[in-house]
Amino acid sequence: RHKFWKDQPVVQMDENVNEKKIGAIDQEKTVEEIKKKPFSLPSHYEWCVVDLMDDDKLHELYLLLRDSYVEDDDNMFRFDYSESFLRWAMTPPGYHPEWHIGLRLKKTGKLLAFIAGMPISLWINGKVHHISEINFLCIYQKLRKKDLAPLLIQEATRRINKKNIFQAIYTAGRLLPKPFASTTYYHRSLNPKKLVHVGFSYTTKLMTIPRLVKKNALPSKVKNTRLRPLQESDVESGTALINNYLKNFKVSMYFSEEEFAWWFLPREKVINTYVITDPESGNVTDLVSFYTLNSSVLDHPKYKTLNAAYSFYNVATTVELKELVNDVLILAKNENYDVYNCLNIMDNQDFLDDLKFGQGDGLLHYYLFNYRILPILPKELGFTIL
Ligand code: EN5
Repeated sequence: RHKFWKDQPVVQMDENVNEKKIGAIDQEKTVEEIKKKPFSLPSHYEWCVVDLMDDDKLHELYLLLRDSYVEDDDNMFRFDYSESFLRWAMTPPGYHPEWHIGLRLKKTGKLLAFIAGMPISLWINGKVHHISEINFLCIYQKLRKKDLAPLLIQEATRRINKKNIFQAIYTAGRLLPKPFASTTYYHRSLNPKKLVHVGFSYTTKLMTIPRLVKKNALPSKVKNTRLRPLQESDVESGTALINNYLKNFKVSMYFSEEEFAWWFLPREKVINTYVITDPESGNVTDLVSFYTLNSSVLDHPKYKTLNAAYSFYNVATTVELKELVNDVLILAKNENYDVYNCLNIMDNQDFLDDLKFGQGDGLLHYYLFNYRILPILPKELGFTIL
């Protein structure tokens, strides 16, 4: 077990971090010390850069992930990230094209595996670190158990190191050495009937479909009539609002204005952000956002897709957080989402029970590469990975 990870600069399973050990795990390196050549591959494979600005290449990646990316524990659902979503998620300000790493079969050119790095800024215990995020590590279903993941991880590490970055943050549903936080998924049914039909939710003797429908009913109109989509002119005050909120978490995202605009300005079927502004100053005082990530329903005669919204970041200063999220549930329901998903991070625990979220069967573990910190609680975490 973990043959690969035992030689990597990560906290090991039997290790308990103490105050004195906080910081980088590996000895510091300079860019000159980093290997110039890509990791060697079995001769029938080759490395490539997947150009996400090329619609055909983006489509190839879309298909790889649609057919081979993350499933739930019972293999009933698989993430179905859309093309526009993937482009948005992997090309934020300052992105490096060569961090979108593909592995192809030489003979046919078929894309068989992928890993992505993106530059991000993270508050860790009060200080901003410019590091990398790792996401979308995927190996074609038929090529599993051939130990390709370690090659992709090491090649990504090398290319990121070449840019003088030696730390990364990543998440996984699986337990690996060793999470600094472990969070739980919660789900709010918007279309309970369909959720039961596809096996996402279930009925009991007492909770029949009609009762589920009644329990999860929502008003057709929002309560805060001043809630409106985020726009360009909100970027300055919105950035200030969110950084002021996030800086108090032990580990959290830091946004420049350019990054805030990238991650929050609404994009249809990708990211939705709603705000309330102060009538006098026009400054953003409250913000609620979710992204769209559908799942394929595997082997179902009637339904092919589950329409899911995922909570991104919320900040409430003039209204109750609970009210803000309830309003966004209404908006999501009216836009035909079947379920609203969220993790028990940030202040989310404060509204989960009252707004009728139920605990899911999935966990999301958070990891740092080449950095030791003391373990933190979900509510001390202010970072959402797509
Ligand atoms: C890359 N950054 O397991 C890594 N989802 O709970 C990403 N469960 O949808 C890693 N099994 O509980 C992602 N329904 C890891 C997550 C992978 C996907 C995953 C879980 C999260 C999920 C659903 C469906 C379960 C189907 C059987 C679930 C119960 C919902 C119910 C609604 C009503 C109130 C009670 C709960």
